[in-house]
Amino acid sequence: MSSSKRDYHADNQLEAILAGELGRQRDNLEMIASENFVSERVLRAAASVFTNKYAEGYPDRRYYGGCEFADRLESLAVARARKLFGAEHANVQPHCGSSANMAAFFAVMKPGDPLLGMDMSHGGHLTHGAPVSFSGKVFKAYFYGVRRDTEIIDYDELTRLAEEIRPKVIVAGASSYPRIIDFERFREAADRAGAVLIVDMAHYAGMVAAGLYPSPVPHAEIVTSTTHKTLRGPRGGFVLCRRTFAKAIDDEVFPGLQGGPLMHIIAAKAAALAEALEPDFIDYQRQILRNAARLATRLVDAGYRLVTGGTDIHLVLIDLRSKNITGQQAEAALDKAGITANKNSIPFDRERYTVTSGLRLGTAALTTRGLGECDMDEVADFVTTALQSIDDDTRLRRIREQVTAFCRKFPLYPGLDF
Ligand code: DSN
Repeated sequence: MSSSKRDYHADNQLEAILAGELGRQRDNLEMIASENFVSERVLRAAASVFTNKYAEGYPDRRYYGGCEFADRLESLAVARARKLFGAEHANVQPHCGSSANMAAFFAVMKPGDPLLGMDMSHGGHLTHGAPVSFSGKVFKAYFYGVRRDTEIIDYDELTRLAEEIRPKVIVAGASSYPRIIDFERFREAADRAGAVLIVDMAHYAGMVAAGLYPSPVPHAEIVTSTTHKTLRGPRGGFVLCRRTFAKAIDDEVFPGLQGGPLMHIIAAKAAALAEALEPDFIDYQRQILRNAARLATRLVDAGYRLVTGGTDIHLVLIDLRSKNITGQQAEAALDKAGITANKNSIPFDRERYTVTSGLRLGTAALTTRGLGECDMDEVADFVTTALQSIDDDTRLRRIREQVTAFCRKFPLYPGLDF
């Protein structure tokens, strides 16, 4: 142990990278809508000795000895997930959202079965049937999307497609759709098609937990999610389902798709779920929404068109076409200005996925840092000034200095070295 400790301290290369990332997170405005900052308690759990433990199987049914604490840990995380979302069953082992979706799909479909998901270019997720993903390769994927005039999901078309295709699964959920999804309409479409409804609530999980976004749990047989977006946990996934699907889901997660669960991440999930059960988590989620609404207003006032005209949730999607810049250029300029965000396709985009005409901005991470609505005005000004300066590196550098000074008013992990 002492020699490995000495080696660790001598690992200057690694230390520099870890310290660099902490510095980046501290000194930049984190606006990727799918990211957040976990609490120090969650961070500690993720870095705990559970990283050493193999625990293939489920509590009281493991393939390894020494699992008494692993069993207690996983049972605790499961109980918290069930309580938070009012679910009959929870599986907290998926390593990520993709694994959670894979488990859900394989639990109810065979290769070649028809799947109806949201078009990725309209806001849907890669794993909801995109041809480059397992979901589009293994299953026969069909897509619904948004209306051209309103950019709201075309529920009539969804129902028509469901009746025509009769998919085995309809999947609801999106990664860049700024409005509330009507899960009742999805249930209706699924019932007409005799399909299983799977809702991927990854982006909304925190707001669902706080009662500020309609819960998909009463409507869907299976609900999948990540833990690290608005829910503010470690990077990971989980599945909720009705009791009748519990065995199929558990069998697909392990041994179907995964081996040993990441017990340190399950510890961090348990910590985050406990935080989400606290009353102040509702205040946090409310503030995310207020901040997003304020950001939207400020951007619109500055002359930017937002997809659907605004937002009901934690993110906005800017249509950059009238500004004659691409999402790729916008992302690069913001990076130079110390603002971290991502290019994103907008509905009916003519640009490639690697270029895009949109920019997605989220408020979950900035809200964790303590920013309120007035601060969002300043953030919006940083963003719009940077977008007006994409070819002016000197100006972008100056914005970056201002952003760094601004960020230091909102300390992040003050006691941490890296
Ligand atoms: N990649 C995530 C996002 O950014 O929305 C979804 O998995």
